[in-house]
Amino acid sequence: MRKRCDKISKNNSKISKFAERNEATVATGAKTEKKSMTKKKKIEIGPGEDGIVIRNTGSSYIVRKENGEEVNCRVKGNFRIKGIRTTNPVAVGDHVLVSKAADDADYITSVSTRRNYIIRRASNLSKESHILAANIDIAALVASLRDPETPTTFIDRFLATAEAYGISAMIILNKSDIWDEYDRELAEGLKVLYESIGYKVMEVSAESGVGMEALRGYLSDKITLMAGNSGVGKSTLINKLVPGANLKTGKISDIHHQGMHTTTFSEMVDMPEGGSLIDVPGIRGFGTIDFAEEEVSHYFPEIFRTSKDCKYGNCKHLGEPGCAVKSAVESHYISESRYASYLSIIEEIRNPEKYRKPY
Ligand SMILES: Nc1nc2c(ncn2[C@@H]2O[C@H](COP(=O)(O)OP(=O)(O)OP(=O)(O)O)[C@@H](O)[C@H]2O)c(=O)[nH]1
Ligand SMILES: [Mg+2]
Ligand SMILES: [Zn+2]
Repeated sequence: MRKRCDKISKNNSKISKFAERNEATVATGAKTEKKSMTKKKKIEIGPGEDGIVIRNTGSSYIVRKENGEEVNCRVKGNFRIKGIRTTNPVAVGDHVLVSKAADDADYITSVSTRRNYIIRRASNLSKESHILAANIDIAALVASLRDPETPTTFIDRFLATAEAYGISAMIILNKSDIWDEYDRELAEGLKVLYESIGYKVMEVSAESGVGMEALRGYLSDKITLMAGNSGVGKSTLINKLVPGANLKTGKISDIHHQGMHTTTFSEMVDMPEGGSLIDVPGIRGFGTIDFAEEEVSHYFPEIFRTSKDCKYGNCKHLGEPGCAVKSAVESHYISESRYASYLSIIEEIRNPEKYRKPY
């Protein structure tokens, strides 16, 4: 486990957290529409209809209107989140207002205030961020022990990011059909560890079907983001849970045992029993570039709980005298791998350049 952590901590990483998440505001359609209408050529816009963004195609968005009709829309207006530059002003899961213009094209003219959202850095060197999804109930990390491996630091960074955005997170350990005895033990260890912290962990195989009914039951009626590194089986899982979803799936490279980044755009599909699943492109690495050093422990629930017993109120748990966290790691109440992930985030904050390697 420790070896795995060391390995991933050297990985580059790129996720950004929106520090003022509670102040997230999206410009109202009415306001922005008015602003843009005064500029340049005036486009007549018809009355708006409510809808939900179900696919991001890169240059446009597919919106499902309340009557079930799906329309391809462009964005009209400025819906940027205050204080943050995003590559996509609108995200899958957004509730929007769609209007037809005089040229018969459909436009998103308003985005409702998001209940929540989760953002990552658009690319490693970029200052821009990408909204992965909005208005979700669960941020699920699909992980795999092999072909490809999901390092524990990747898992911990994802969980910490979900904590930062106030979104409940879970882990789906997929590909149990290819586990050997060692993998099985490792999976059991991960389950015990993460459940003791408070995260739901489910072991499944999209291939053999083991655990899939329990997963289906757990996710029904919820809106779930399925994230994870490329090749862990996000799209395959969704295809099994939603017959007819027909999401593209890819092979694992024989040489590197990694996925091929098959999914390129985000997409939401509905489960027959209620609830929706959001498929997103494989994430290469999770950085936490915008975390402030002193808030990192807030996103590791067990470290945060223990930190109340540290001698100094501003303890960063890096070896200060009377540090309850360090003692808990030494006496195995806090896992070494979790603590290693915590340290790797602190180290990244201190030496961002070291981690900002291009893809
Ligand atoms: N053995 C086994 N293979 C699986 C399982 N689930 C998915 N796979 C395989 O893993 C490969 C990658 O699956 P995808 O569903 O494309 O993975 P993804 O996570 O969507 O990958 P990206 O879209 O690249 O991020 C495919 O060859 C799948 O058949 C599983 O439970 N067991
Ligand atoms: Mg995929
Ligand atoms: Zn401490």
